[in-house]
Amino acid sequence: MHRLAFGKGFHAMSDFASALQAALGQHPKQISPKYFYDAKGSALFDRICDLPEYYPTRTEQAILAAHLPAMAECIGAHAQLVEFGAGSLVKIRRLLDALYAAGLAPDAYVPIDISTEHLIRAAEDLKQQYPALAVTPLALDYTQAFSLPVAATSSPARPIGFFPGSTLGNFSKTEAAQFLTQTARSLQGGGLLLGVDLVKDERILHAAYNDAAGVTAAFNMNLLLRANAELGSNFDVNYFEHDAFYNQAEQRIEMHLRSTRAQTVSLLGQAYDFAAGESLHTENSCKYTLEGLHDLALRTGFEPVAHWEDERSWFSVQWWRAK
Ligand code: AVJ
Repeated sequence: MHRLAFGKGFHAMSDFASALQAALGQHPKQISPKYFYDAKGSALFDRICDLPEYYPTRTEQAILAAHLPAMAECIGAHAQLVEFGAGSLVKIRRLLDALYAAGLAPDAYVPIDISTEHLIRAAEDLKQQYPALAVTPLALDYTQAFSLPVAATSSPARPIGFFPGSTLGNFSKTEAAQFLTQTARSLQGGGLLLGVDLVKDERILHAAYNDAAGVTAAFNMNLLLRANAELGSNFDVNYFEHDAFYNQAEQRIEMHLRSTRAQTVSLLGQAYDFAAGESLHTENSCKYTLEGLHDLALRTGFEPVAHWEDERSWFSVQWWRAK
């Protein structure tokens, strides 16, 4: 169990240091996308969400806007909402408003995010706006095992997971099943509202991760700048390029930082070689089919009850009951 205290610095930084050391010493080189989200990375991600090519955020918002009353009915009264990777706490406001409008006031809201300062600031704003709601932010890595605070697990409230934004896609398909199995156990008696990006025409997917303004490239490259600033490494961003492509066999977008020449990077007293064309794999963004999601629910201890899509079936919001 990791019940991390609030406060940045040593833990987050040494975690990043050891993850990057391990990533660079590995073949192929690969690091978790969770290290994108320092303050700059979080701000860049917010900009990605507004890009014309990046359809997931606005498509999910449209689905939520069209079907929130139905989703509120699924969730019911006395929810103890737990949001995984809560970010800027924008989406939860719509859900909260829908629950209050339907007379289904939730009891508590537990936003979980790894980006501590961003989370604390956003939670303070939310408390002001919803004074009747018990808001308990948890600054932790939800990809690791953790326990919910006591207030969020006591009866008769219903534990409801909220996992929008296709963040599930950052897990490999195997990790996603493991995470969901564990989540189903902690949500027993309640359920999970899950937003997932769907398999679609490769050109649309490619454009969403290769925007003309270069914001996604900057988001990817920020990982190296963060390492230089926090860990004193000497990545030369002039000799790395953003590479994002659809891996059809795995049904996922892969993001890489590709070295454009043979070079050696130093990090905490160690030298790491990159061959020309070698990459650091920074993110997987897995896409799902509706059939795949149905099977995934059943395999991980959920009962898939309802799902909603946009007209083009680019994105899906799923309601799964935890058995
Ligand atoms: C936040 C993981 C859903 O995979 O689309 C956006 C992150 N990476 N552009 C995604 C991301 C590049 C995003 N998720």
